[in-house]
Amino acid sequence: MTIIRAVLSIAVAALLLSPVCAGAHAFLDHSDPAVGSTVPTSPAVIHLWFTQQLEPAFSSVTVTDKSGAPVNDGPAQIDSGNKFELDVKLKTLDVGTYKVQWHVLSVDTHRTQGDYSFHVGKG
Ligand SMILES: [Cu+2]
Repeated sequence: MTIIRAVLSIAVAALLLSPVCAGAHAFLDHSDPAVGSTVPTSPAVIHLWFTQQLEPAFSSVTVTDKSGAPVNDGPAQIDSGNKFELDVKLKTLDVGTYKVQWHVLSVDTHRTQGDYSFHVGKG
């Protein structure tokens, strides 16, 4: 009886400790312009590639200038051929530093978010 209880409690503990999802959540893998990079001129689009496929309806990107004003031109779209990729169009950007904030829902139903900056203009 004692042994069975011990085995059961270990099994319960293992269940409680195990992550709900089997795979990793969706995190930013890389982007174009790259995280922290400087590009010479205003990019037309920012591409973000994630580590998991995304749910389009619950995945968004906001790009803001240093005053916090949004500079993305419409909502981010999942790439039609690649559910790992979000693309967001931009207005024409002046020289300056811009912040990219992403909120995504991966197909395993886990939400993640993050942000990074990039710079427009001669380094
Ligand atoms: Cu997950």
